[in-house]
This record gives sequence, C-alpha cells and structure tokens, in this order.
Amino acid sequence: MKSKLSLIALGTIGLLVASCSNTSSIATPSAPSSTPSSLPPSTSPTSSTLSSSSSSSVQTVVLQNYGYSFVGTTLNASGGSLSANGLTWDYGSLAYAGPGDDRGTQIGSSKKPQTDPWTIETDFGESVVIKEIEIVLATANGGSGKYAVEAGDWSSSGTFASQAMEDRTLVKITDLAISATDFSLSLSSQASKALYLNQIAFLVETASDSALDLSDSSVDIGGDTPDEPSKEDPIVPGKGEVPDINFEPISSEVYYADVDFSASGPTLENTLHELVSDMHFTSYDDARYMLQYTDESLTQPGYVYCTYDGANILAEWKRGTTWNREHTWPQSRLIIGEDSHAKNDLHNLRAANNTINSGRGNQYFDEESGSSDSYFPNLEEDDFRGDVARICFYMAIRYDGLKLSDNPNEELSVSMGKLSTLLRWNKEDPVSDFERQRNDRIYCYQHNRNPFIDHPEIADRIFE
Ligand SMILES: [Ca+2]
Repeated sequence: MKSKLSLIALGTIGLLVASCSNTSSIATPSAPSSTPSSLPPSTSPTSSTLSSSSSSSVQTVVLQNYGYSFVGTTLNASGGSLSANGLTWDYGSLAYAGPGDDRGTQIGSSKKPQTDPWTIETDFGESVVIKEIEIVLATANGGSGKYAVEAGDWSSSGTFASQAMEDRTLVKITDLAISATDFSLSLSSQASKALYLNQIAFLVETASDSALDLSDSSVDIGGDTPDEPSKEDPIVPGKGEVPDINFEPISSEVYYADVDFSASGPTLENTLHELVSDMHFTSYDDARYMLQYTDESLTQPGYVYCTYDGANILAEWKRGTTWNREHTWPQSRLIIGEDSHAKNDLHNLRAANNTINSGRGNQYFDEESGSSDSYFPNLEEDDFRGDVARICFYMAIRYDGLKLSDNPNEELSVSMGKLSTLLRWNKEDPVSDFERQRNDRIYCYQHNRNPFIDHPEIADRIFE
C-alpha cells in the first residue's frame, strides 16, 4: 500500500518550529515524495497523527526527538563505534581526532586537515520518517568545510564556514518527510583547518508500537523556546554564569567632571582618549557571560537584545548556537599590533543572532544600496544605524591606529566607515534607552564609558 499522507495534528512540530524561528535554514531541500508504507494502525491517539487520503483508516505515529552532543565525546582516530541515546553510530577513521571539548569533537587539525570525507552513520533498525535534521558544526578561525547528509536514498549537501571558533554554524534542514532506515553525515575541511562536530539532532516519526525509542535525548532540540514570552528572571551579576561587577555604577556627570565639552577637534579627542583609556581589560571569553548583563533586553529581562535584527534571545550562553559575539568594528579591521585588547572591548562586542552574525562578515557600514563591501544595520525590528555609528566613533578615539574613513577599504586592516554615513546616522537614529543601559553596565565591568552615547553631539566636532 502506498498512500499520500498529510499531517493533521502536529502540536510538537509547531512548538519546535516556533523555537527555531531565530535561526535560518542554510539548506532547505524540497521534501521527497517517498512516504512510509508500512505504518501499522493503532487505536490509541498520540500527540501526532497521520491520515491517509486514499482510505478512511487513520494511522497513528509517534514524534520523537533524537539529539546527541559531541561535547565530552572523544573519538578514536582509527574509527570505531559510539553508542548514544539508544543508537549505535559507526564512524570512519580520522586524519586527527581531538578531545571533545566545549566546541565539540575535533575532526582533523591544521597540520592534518580532514580533507577526505569523514562519515558517521547509524541504522535505526526499522523505518522512520525524518522530519527535521539539525547539525551544529564549527571550523577553526577562517576555515570552511563541506557536509553531506544521507537518509535512505535521500541526500543533501552544502558548505559551511565560521568566522570565529566559538561561532557555531547551524545546518538545519526542515520540512522533510524522508522514509529511511539509516542516516549518515559526512564532513570534510576545505582548508588547513580543524573541524568541530558539536551536535546532531533530528525529529522523526515512528509507528506507535515501534520498539525504537529515541526520546532519551541529551540535546534538547524541541524544548527551548527563546522567542516565547519571558518567564526568566532579570540578569543579576554574580548569579549563575554572569560575573560579578568590578566597579560600582557611576553617573555620566561624575565620569566627565573634568572634560570641557565646548572644545573640539584633536583637543577634545585627546582628552576623551585619555579618559576612556583608563579601563579594566576583560577577556573575549568573559564576554560570553558579561554580555548577558550588558546587552540584556529592556522589554524581556533575562534575554539578550541582538544587534541588527532586534531579536530577543535567552541570555544563557549555549556555546554560540543561539547568540554569539559580534565585533561591530570587525576583527580583521582591528590589526593594530600589540594592543590586542581592542578585540575584547565590550563596547565593540554586541550580542548577535548567530545566523545574522555570520552573514555580516567584515563589511563596513553604509546605506543598503551600497556594494557587497558594505552592510546596512537595520534589518527588522529596530534601527541600529546610530548604535553602530557611536560604537565606531568610540573605537576610533580609544585605540591608536584605527581610523574612520569614507574609503574604508583603502587601509582595510585598520579602517571602518563610511564616515559621512555614520555621522548622518548618529543624528537620524538618536541614542536609545538600551544604549544608555548598556553603557552604564559596561562601565561596571570595564571602568569606561562610550562618550558618544553620553554626548552624541560631539561626533561632528571630532570627526568632520
Ligand atoms: Ca538605534
């Protein structure tokens, strides 16, 4: 019997889709036409039901989440098998097998990159219908890789890249209806870089009397609902993973008590450079936890308010799979020699939806109509034009060697812009309450303030 099946009640899928709405599919192949052909009838309803359009019989199936995290998993370089959550995975030999640290299991290294496909595969033992596949990957800085997934006679493949090791890449394939008894994933590196496999998760349907139980999931692919109304408590420094503050809050009046704001040009710039350079350096690792407090949403406590698209995402650091750290002034434009602190400066780092972040790259800022060299920071919910302008102004006066320019690709390694656009945006998108809160909170960790948030009117006098 081969029948065309349609979904009539999939509450759990609805939840899952809602929970993933802040991620985007980088591969969304069309659903193949194959459907399960031997699901037994059942009399007891469950959370999901398939109905047959060619007969009046109703077949009941069970939706199951399977997930496995490769954090803490160390693979054998000569290959082997891995039993996890009710499935046995067989995997091929690796060019180099690294420890399964926070980034996941390392596959290959810079000296021994995994350029041949490395495959991990499993048999389900009976036919399942795969609805969604979610794989979280990373490459070492600047690296890229290829993936290929196969299930039964269905396959899909693509490429991925990471800007920074901690910024995960999500391969999410949705709207599937693949009938399969087996599943495999192949990975390879396209450069002399290590790859990291962080997790595999999928959503499958099985017959209600199936012996296959995948629900013992260590990776929760359906339970997180970061976009749902908040039940979270506000972020409190010193609680949980968020560090205690280093400095008591200070008013801007006290902070700038000795600054003559009627000055202009290099005089004002030098005064402010001295003031903001009296700071406490925090690390890039610390930023994962400090940003939860500094970038907390005003409207949804316990969530970070993400730059460019205005998404509120649950603040807890989930290894960069939900939000990650965006360098507003890109790292590759911060090449100023010994002062490596510039890349860790909290004023420059913003919580960003991880899929948005990977799309920005190292572009300078300009109107939407600009070339592919430029980025327009006003994607959805809110206006981030003035926000990015004021961050760039701060970086330019804080760090010697950085410059703002109308031709920011001329000396790309130290330049940002476009200066004339940023000066205009500073006026068109005035300072928001979120920026003020963030400035106050960054002071508590870093002991300096962004003068262009406290006194936006001085930008023209310094940079024009
Ligand atoms: Ca704004």
